Amino acid sequence: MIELSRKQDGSNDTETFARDVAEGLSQYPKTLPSRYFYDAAGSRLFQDIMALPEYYLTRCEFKVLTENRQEIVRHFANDSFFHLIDLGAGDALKTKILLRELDRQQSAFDYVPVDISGDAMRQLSGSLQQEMPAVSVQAVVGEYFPALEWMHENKPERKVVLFLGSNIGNFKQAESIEFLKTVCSYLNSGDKLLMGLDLRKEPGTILSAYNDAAGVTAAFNLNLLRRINSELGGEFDIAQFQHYPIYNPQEGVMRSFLVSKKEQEVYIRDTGRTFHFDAWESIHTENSHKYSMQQVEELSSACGFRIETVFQDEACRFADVLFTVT
Ligand code: AVJ
Repeated sequence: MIELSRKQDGSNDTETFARDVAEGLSQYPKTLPSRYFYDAAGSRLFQDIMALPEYYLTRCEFKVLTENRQEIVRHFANDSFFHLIDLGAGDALKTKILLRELDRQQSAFDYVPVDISGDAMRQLSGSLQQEMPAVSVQAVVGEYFPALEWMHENKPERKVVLFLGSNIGNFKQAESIEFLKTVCSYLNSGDKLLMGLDLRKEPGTILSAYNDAAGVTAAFNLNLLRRINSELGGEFDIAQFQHYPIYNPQEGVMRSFLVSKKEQEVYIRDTGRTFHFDAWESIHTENSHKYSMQQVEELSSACGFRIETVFQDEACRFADVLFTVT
């Protein structure tokens, strides 16, 4: 397993976290980066989210990949060896559908899962060793951009990149274009990208997926404050904040907030500062974009990709789109 450090400027991860928190909470409106959701507790909560009845995304994508696995794998494997790069692999439950198929066909490839959670990558390496000992695996722990650079230097052969789960949805429009252009710049003509995208649909269905009855998504969102408390010596009273998600059907953006239930001051030791919250002031913690097929086409042509095949469930809730580098 390879662990890439995030910043080249010598600061450690805790210092970077403290700086990002101080910056986000000094802004108006307040914001915190969604990548900090995924400590060990947050990764576990996200696994619970994926099993929720309201969170249709994972089940839909699981079905799309299961039903189309043979055709998808046929697109990946020609006679030459390839690197299968899995960005944001997590527990790789969905990727394993494709891995089993590739393993069964004895395709010539190696598997490179990338994730910011070291715990998740350790678990995945272990479980793959058990389940598919013939598949060669090299997990990378790090953020997307450093991982892409690492891949560029260390994985020189034909590439197939996976970006499943609508993980792209966390990026703002401009960020997703920048991201896909960067991915494209590290690929060669004919290389492929399989990307999962949550599609626009009845707004109530989308909102419920981020506002589940059991309160798991609320716990996931609030875990960000708990993480600040435990890693940065924060003094958040978690009970004094509330999870508040809202979907905007015009923009196709699901936004999640943490709302302060009262006026309060919160000291965070490692930032050396105290942050003031008005009653009902919010912290924006996440965007989850929902796409129209037209947006997907615009995105791909803006970034150097061509849509090869669109795989969808029968209700058109979720798409896994196969792109080729032009
Ligand atoms: C992992 C970014 C795809 O936006 O649906 C789930 C994260 N947040 N519930 C999403 C998430 C709240 C998820 N992604």
